[in-house]
Amino acid sequence: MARIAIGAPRASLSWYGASVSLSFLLASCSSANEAAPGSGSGASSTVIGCANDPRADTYGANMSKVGSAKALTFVLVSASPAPPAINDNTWTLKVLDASGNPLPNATFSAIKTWMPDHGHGAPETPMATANADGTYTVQPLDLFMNGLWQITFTAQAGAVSDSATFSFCIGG
Ligand SMILES: [Cu+2]
Repeated sequence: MARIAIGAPRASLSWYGASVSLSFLLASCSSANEAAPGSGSGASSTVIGCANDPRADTYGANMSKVGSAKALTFVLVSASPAPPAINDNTWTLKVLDASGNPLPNATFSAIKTWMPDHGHGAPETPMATANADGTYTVQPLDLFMNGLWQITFTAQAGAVSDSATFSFCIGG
């Protein structure tokens, strides 16, 4: 046992050199394999999804969208689940005025769910409920199938009205 332990450092040094040259060999080997046709590794790439769809937003907490009228900004404070996923989702939203101040008394004339490639939305109309901290809880967001979903908020605050759309790829 003791003899093995004493000899180990020198052995591992020489093995280090050996493994470096071995990894070079493996690297050139795997490159050759990737270039070879019919390896089968690319079979799943034929599935059409929205993972790389340029219309889709990348979810992040506090992501924001300036409304089309540039009057209100819609902040997706958080999503549950995060990132948005298939079936039931609940979002926490904040609405800001043009100066960036939160608007706790906004009203939502429409919250629309839509799959642009399928021509339909979710069966239930989402509702926004005001919270004490000035945010709004938005539910139900029943994103019930895979694909690109657009969620459009139209809100009023005083004389100002604006709308913005969040787009997410559900299911890849
Ligand atoms: Cu659909």
